[in-house]
Amino acid sequence: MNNKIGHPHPLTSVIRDIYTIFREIGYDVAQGPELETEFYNFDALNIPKDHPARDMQDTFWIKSKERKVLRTHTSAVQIRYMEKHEPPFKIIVPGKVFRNEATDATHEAQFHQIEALCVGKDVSLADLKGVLTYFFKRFFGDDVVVRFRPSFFAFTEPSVEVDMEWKGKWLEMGGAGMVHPKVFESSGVDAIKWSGFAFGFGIDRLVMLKYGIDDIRLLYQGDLRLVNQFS
Ligand code: YSA
Repeated sequence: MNNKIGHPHPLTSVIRDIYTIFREIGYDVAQGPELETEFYNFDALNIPKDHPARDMQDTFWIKSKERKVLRTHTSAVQIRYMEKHEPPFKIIVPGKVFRNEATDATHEAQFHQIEALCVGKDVSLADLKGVLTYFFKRFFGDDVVVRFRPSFFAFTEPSVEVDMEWKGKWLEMGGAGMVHPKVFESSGVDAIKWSGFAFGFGIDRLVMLKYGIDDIRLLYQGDLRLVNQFS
């Protein structure tokens, strides 16, 4: 018998590595639907009706009675989780997301994100910075330098963009911030009693940097010449 045993796709391996790192510091894994309602993808996240992210260019709208979308980010799962669970909690949410945009070497119409949500007593921006820096150092090695730039997301206040220094250049890895009181309100969490941080990253970008893959589209073509290099 000479049966060949299969092996995980590099995206799967990276998602498993992420699970391991976050599980060790007490995070659970949560999931949500890829076909999402406008409420969870936008409204409950304090993204106003006239926000450019809702444009036809960015969002795949689905014809249905209830206005539905292919989720544009894993942040939608924050609300679903908070509706059903009492704080304190710490979760990560990996999954596919979809955007109606032109593809190139760093952008796909379907890609993967990982969301994190940590809600508890006196959770602060310092905790967010500590957890993110810890993650990047565990994932890429101790020499990695992470920086935080002020930014804007409707669902966090304050908000930051997270960059990592890679081969002398700063690369944008994802967005993050302190959960906005309106987001807590939409999900029935008492914003006076609890505070929290959240962040969201493109997993594909982590895979590309870790394995030196220079075109995101290679991850989705099912080409065994690529996949078999990771056995
Ligand atoms: C921000 C604050 C939070 O509290 C929680 C999450 C976030 C992130 C927010 N939901 C979001 O989606 N921000 S983002 O549009 O800047 O995307 C995050 C990351 O996804 C990007 O930094 C990039 O790594 C990746 N990304 C975005 N569009 C992509 C893509 N990767 C591949 N192809 C695309 N088309």
